[in-house]
Amino acid sequence: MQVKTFEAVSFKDAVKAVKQEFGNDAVILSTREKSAEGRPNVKVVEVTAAAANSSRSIAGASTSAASGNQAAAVSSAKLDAVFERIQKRIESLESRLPSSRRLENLEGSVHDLKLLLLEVLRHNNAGVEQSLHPAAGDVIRMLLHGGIDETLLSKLSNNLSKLAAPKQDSSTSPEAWYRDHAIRWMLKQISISPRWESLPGGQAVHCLVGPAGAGKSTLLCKLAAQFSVREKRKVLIVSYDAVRLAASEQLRVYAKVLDIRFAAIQQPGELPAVLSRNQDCDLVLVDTTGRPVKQMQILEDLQQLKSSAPSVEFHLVLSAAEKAPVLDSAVRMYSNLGIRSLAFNKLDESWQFADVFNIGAKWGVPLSFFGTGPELPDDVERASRERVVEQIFGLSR
Ligand SMILES: Nc1nc2c(ncn2[C@@H]2O[C@H](COP(=O)(O)OP(=O)(O)OP(=O)(O)O)[C@@H](O)[C@H]2O)c(=O)[nH]1
Ligand SMILES: [Mg+2]
Repeated sequence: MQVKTFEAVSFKDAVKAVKQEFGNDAVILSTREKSAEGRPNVKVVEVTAAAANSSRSIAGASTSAASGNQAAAVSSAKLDAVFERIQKRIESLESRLPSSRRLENLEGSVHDLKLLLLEVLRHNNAGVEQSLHPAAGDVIRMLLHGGIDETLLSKLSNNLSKLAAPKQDSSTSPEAWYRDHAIRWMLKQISISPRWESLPGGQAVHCLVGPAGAGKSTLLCKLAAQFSVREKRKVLIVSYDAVRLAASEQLRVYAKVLDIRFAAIQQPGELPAVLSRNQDCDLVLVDTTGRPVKQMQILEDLQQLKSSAPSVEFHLVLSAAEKAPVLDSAVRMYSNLGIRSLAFNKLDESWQFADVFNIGAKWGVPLSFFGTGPELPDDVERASRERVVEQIFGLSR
């Protein structure tokens, strides 16, 4: 499958360029508005599109079987009709907007367009060489509705289209058959972080990092309690907070209640001495704060922490209540540190696992924990692939 990004001054022009390049089989994966390069005041539309196969080579292949050409012609006519509907829809949306804000407000219409484009996806795959069974199309559409990333869906769609169709006499319905394949494919896209086991003769040092308010300190308290009380591990909590002493105090009190060792540091260089003073603790949990400083400064501090104690492993804590672009840029920003796992908090606020899947699959970072509520210490669970996929397919709760 070929994927390419097109830029134009209007959505209509961008769609035209897509059609010219990829022909009628094109699938539009995403659209966004952005500033033109070097001209921040000029807005352009960026469209990312994919062609399942080179439509031109399919259309122009004089060697195709006659029946194949017929099917392609029918498919092409259907696509033309769908594109025409999309164009009409765009025109009607544009005419409803004030002319100066026409492009700015396209975001709200993207959902409508996605639905129409899904039809294109279905028709597109009704071509000769790569056919997508209607039941497989339904699975893709359901996942798109559920918030699964279009690029990942395009890969899944490609995968499903390569499968031989289920046999007519099979006891499994095509719907269940394709859904099961999609579930298996999705399970394979997610990896799970190893358990935070004791290191023979050493200390395992796990440091929680992430945006302010993502729930790092809350998760740290939950984990400290679980490891210390349930697993009888010798835990040390370290609060690394150069700014807010009060934040350290909350952790100190919690550690006292649970009878867990506690230390506060204000400089990264203080960590080695704390670790060596507490060598009998086999699990060290380091809390960091989301501070109102420039992003680079945060990373510099954390890089220094790593240089002073190379055994430290960073885990990025995110709030599932955040929007996908915010989550995405957090992963991008912290990935320079070498992130060992992603922990998602606040899943109780939506039970929306689509972005957990999207971010985990897109960045290839293992998942470690899910925070499922504000209550200490119980609202936490170890991440599992099954949990993510069953929530997305509505198989539980
Ligand atoms: N509903 C819900 N609330 C949560 C969860 N985890 C944390 N919270 C709440 O989110 C708020 C922020 O949590 P903190 O643990 O202080 O967040 P933090 O990442 O340590 O914040 P900073 O230290 O400021 O960077 C608190 O009110 C928590 O009770 C969760 O899984 N579900
Ligand atoms: Mg905190």
